[in-house]
Amino acid sequence: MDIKQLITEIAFDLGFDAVGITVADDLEKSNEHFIRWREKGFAGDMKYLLRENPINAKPKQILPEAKSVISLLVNYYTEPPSDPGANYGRVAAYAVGLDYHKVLRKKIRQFQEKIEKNIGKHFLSRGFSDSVPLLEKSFARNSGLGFFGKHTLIINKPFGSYFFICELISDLEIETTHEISGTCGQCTRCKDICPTSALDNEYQLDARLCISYLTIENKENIPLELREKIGPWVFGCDLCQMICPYNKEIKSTNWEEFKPESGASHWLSLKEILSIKSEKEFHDKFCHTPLTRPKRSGLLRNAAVVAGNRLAENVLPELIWLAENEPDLVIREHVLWALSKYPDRKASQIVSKFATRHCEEQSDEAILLTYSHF
Ligand code: B12
Ligand code: SF4
Ligand code: SF4
Repeated sequence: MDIKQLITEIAFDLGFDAVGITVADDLEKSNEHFIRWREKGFAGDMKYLLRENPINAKPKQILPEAKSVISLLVNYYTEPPSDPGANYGRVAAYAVGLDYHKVLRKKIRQFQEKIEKNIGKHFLSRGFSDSVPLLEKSFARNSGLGFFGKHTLIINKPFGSYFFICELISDLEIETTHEISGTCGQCTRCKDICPTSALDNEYQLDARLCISYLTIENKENIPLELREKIGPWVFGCDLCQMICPYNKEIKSTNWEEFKPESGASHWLSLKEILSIKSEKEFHDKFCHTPLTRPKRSGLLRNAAVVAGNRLAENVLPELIWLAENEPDLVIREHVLWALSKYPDRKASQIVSKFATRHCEEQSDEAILLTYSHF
């Protein structure tokens, strides 16, 4: 059996949903796109994308002996249950199960070990998913796993776009896979539905406007003008994928690890989140899931915004407690904002009581203005 066929069989045996191979050469054109993208400021505050000499398009900087990149597709899709109501916040589908970084790191190691065992020799390799600054989508496209959609994600038939990309960079010389052709045609549904207009016509996303960035990567206050647009999304956002015709009639994942029963699930109780009092309590609750990324501060901030957007009835005691007692300025600011949305008299009394103290500790002009009338 040739090595490409062997690798494909091992990948499917381990549960990967598709596999493709490309050469480990620098991606000059993609690198130009990437540099232009970040020069526009679209990378926001994501430090790992702002390094001076980016390695994103250069696999040999990760493994100097690299000859090939094996890209692997992992379907994570599960159908979300219907909206349980205003007291809940929505989690993006990729995050409803266990932490994919950990699950996939282990799987890729098994993949590498199995290849070594079968070919009977050691080879040099590095494997990961979403944990190094590499243009994973461009390598996946070149490996034949799919094509770029206007929402900037890779689309595959029959998996749509709800999948993780992993790769094994190695010094193995392997026959490459053909690229898949595919296009969005005249469709612009993802761009039209995006509540914050984060997508442009050039296959680019301004991360600073994307709800996924605002709720996960951003560690600061969410800009006031974007808060209402976040709607029910407490962690991530799937709107541009939900509307995409390529995501109709796709299969749910076979990976137990990514099913909602294994992790936080599609809907979080806002009351439960807003009751978390310490970093330890937060860690104990979410440590096996991707929800730890924004830390307690970020997740409570998001839950407050969603509570304000949905006027969640059962969280007023938690919001009031946080307004009075929470030392984290980011959480307290979003809690006051949420309370200011409630028509309830008690809520606006609390805002006016704490707005002055809060403004004394704040330097953000827009925020000072918001509370000046309380
Ligand atoms: C930073 C990042 C984000 C940022 C910025 C996203 C972005 N689109 O740039 C934020 C936090 C917003 C984000 C959100 C999400 N992310 Co993210 N993210 C990343 C990360 C770490 C880097 C991406 C990156 O380098 N962006 C910089 C831009 C410039 O690079 P690019 O998008 O590849 O841009 C290329 C194209 O624009 C292309 N190009 C340029 N011009 C043109 C013109 C044409 C015609 C064409 C065809 C192409 C093209 O060239 C560029 C260079 O390669 C990757 C993991 C990784 N290491 O790659 C995951 C990754 C992209 N994310 C992923 C996921 C799942 C998500 C979310 C769905 C999570 C969620 N539900 O909340 C959302 C989706 C939002 C969206 N619509 O993209 C998956 C995507 C899998 C897939 N099917 O494509 C990845 C690959 C992680 C993984 N290993 O599985 N993410
Ligand atoms: S994930 Fe949400 S906010 Fe980000 S581009 Fe897609 S629709 Fe817009
Ligand atoms: S919604 Fe339409 S434009 Fe957007 S990625 Fe899907 S097919 Fe392309």
